[in-house]
Amino acid sequence: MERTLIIVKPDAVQRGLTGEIIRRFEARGLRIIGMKFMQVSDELARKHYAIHDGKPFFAGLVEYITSSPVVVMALEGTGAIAAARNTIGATRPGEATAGTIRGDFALEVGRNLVHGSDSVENGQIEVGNFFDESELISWPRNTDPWIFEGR
Ligand code: DAT
Ligand code: MG
Repeated sequence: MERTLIIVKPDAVQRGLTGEIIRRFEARGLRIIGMKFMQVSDELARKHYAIHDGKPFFAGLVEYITSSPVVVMALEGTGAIAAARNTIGATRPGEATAGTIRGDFALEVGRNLVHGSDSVENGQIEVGNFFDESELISWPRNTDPWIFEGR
């Protein structure tokens, strides 16, 4: 089962979109295995966005993600990485399709509301960066057989 790290970013929390964003991932069928409200430290932000270190927008990106609290979620599901990214929409909200989170609620790349892991490997790494193993709960959801065929 794939895992993805979702971050409801500071702009989304400040704008009162936390519930709407969680609702969309829940409705998609992804199973929540971890969730918490937190302030991202400078150190964790730099680790999370290490791949973008050196790019012109890196400093602004770290400042943004650490500026105000976020909600982080670890989600599990078949094809969770692609499913979550499709629910989120294109990185640049101007290019995001209507019906996606960014396409419905955002306008600018530097205020694009939500993060989702971009590969199976990064999903595992990012969930590990934000959650202790003891904070993750593997639980049988009563609706699983109606969402995951053969389970
Ligand atoms: P995504 O968040 O869709 O995975 P990404 O990993 O390429 O996108 O970049 C991480 C974040 O960095 C993105 O959500 C917003 C910011 N960002 C990316 N490219 C940018 C750019 N050209 N100018 C400003 N911010 C950018
Ligand atoms: Mg990314």
